[in-house]
Amino acid sequence: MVGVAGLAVGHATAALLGVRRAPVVAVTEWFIDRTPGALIERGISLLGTYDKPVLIGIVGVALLGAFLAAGLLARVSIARAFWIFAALGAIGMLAILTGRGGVTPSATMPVIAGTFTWLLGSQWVFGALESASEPPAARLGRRGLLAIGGIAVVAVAASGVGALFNRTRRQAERARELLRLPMTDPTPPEGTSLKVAEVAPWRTPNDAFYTIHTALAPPTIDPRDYRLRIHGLVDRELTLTYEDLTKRTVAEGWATINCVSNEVGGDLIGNAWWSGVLLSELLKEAGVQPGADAILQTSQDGWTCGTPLAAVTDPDRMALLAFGMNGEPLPLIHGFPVRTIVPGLYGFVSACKWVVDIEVTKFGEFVAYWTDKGWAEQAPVKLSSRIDVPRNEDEVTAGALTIGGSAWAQHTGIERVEVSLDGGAWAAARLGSVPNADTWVQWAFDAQIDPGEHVVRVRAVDAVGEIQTDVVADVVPDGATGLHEVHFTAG
Ligand SMILES: Nc1nc2c(c(=O)[nH]1)N[C@H]1C(S)=C(S)[C@@H](COP(=O)(O)O)O[C@H]1N2
Ligand SMILES: [Mo]
Repeated sequence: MVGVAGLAVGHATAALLGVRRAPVVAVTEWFIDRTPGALIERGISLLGTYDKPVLIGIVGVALLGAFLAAGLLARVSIARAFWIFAALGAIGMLAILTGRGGVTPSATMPVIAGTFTWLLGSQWVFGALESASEPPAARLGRRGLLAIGGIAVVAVAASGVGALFNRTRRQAERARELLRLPMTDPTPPEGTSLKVAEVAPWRTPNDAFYTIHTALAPPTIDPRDYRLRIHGLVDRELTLTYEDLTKRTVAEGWATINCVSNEVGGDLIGNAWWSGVLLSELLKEAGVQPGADAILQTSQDGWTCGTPLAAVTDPDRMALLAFGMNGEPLPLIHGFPVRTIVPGLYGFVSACKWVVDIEVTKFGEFVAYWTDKGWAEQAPVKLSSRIDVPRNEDEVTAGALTIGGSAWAQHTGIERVEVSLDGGAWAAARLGSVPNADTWVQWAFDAQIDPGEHVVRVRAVDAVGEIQTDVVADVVPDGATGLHEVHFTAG
């Protein structure tokens, strides 16, 4: 009881003060940041998007275990139970002080308030228990019941306050809804969709777009408070507000982004219409100094990535500080209010969400978040293709069957997609049209299928003639390779 009350007070304090790293969030993120990359990788591939709830669940169970232990220990010695709460408080404080993001007095308040509740509460309850008279059956006594009741009220009230005052999130949501941004919302160009049922739509709707981030609680930034600082090896440091950004010349375009953790055939990829400001223009204004070869991007939640300067200043590449996604202000989980999009690079080296700081620097002078965990320093997207229909183990009707999916080689472009049925020769598939080389392309292949078991494989050829390799490579350190293969039965 005391444990839960302390937790609730801690989290209510976080909500009241608008601190993103509430105690449990801070501790769990602290563990994520110290877990070896390969283990995280296995976690993501095993649990998919359930990784975060499962993690929080583990921390929750551990906490409940500790509370229970404190309760049992208190029968032997109240002092020892006290120590458990003090130790939990210390862990929380350590996570805040040495974890992600800056340490401000308000960042430490939730842990302090929670720990205080634990210590005070346990003294109150355990003290009451101790002073209650025998026999054991009646040990709780009136004071004990009162104390427990009091703690319960505190817990309920605290969580109520927490829910009511989760004001930063609500504020950000409301501010987002009120925004009217200078952007367009075109329908996908004619011919991009081959209209094969069950193939992922060429334009990925925002609510179906894959989501990857290390933040347990995504940042909730009010656009009025947003600042982007551009500094480092520049002639003039820039600090831009959200208004500064959205008032500039808007650049827009279609681009596909994907995650380095996407397995062959996986779905950590999406295509959208992005609206924002060209990064190259801002960098020109800041005046990049000679010797720089990278930008180090930092998000509001302390995540970092390093991006080649050559890619973000490339006049032929739409490297954007994006504020719009498919004609809407960026959704909160996709980086509201501002994120980066660089066609042709995996997300972990380019697509910084909630970006607040861009330092013009050199690759030799920093190690970004995932590079520190064993991923590559630089990671251009690899040529790849995927079969969406049929799915593995599908049963289809023998006869005419249209096989279909997508292929991508952002910023290079796809020249050809080929299909091999039951180990036969590679045959060209039909291709959808694309507005530029930065998006994925749909493909379809009309086949005649005999009854029985079948296997279909796909490979793509990019615009410079490279054929997608069948050599299998793991997602670590710089993206998976191999050919997607689907087994199905016709009857
Ligand atoms: N702040 C922040 N930005 C981030 C990440 C992150 O963990 N934190 N993950 C990156 C990775 S690995 C990918 S693949 C893309 C995913 O963007 P999405 O969630 O909008 O699809 O965001 C990138 N930007
Ligand atoms: Mo990623």
